[in-house]
Amino acid sequence: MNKRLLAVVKLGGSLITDKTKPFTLRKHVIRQIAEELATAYEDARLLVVHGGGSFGHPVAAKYAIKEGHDGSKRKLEGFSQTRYWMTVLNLKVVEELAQRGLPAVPFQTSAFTYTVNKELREYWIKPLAKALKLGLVPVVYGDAVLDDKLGFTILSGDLLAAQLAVELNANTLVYAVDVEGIMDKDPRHSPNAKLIKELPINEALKIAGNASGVDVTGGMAYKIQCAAKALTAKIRVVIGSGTIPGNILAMIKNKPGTYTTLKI
Ligand code: IP8
Repeated sequence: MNKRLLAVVKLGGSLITDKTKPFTLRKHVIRQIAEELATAYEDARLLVVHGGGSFGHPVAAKYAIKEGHDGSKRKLEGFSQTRYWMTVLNLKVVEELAQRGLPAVPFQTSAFTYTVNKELREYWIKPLAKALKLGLVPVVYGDAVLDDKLGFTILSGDLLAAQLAVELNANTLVYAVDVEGIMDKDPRHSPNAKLIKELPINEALKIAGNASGVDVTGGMAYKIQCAAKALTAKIRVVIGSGTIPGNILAMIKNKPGTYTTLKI
């Protein structure tokens, strides 16, 4: 398959699931996204990463999986359940993509990654790189993973997307979220908040560190920190709406749309 461009597309958990209802997919949203990814696939290679939303997060929080193992059987059950629900979500996402004709394949994150004290230090990239070369669309996700120091922890899809983008020499990293992008004020408190179209990463990091300043909903601050890693590797990074029809395609193809472009 001879497509030059590689886009890593992270679908936020709040975008693809209903955070108010446990284990509930936002089917109409994922269907719309799948249509756009199918169009993008005509001339780009795609790696899809998704978050945990109402499948992964409530279970991971209930058992405090991120903090690691405490030796108890209960914790092991929590790890098992988080892994189970993330697999369920991953299969649902893959199913929707496949139904729109994308050759989507699930890649179980905890089977090819290994963290040390929550930092993603090791991963086996070869199968992913090969799958992309063949024209497959790997679908990976934030997950409960095994950790050298903590026993296990949670690896966020935001970090995974940025690191894989760097490792695979992606051209573009898209964070598709359920807000318009990075706003000049917190939209939860300021109805006149406006989308910032272009933002130097240093300013974005300052904003992210100052929760009272701008939008930090949906883990925006963490996304910005992850984005910085990709930007340093000269990858184009955008954060924008995954719900406005056509916007994910616009973000992938660098066309005008509702999103923030982060700059060095
Ligand atoms: O939603 C975390 O991934 P994220 C996934 O991308 C789990 O932060 C298992 C909570």
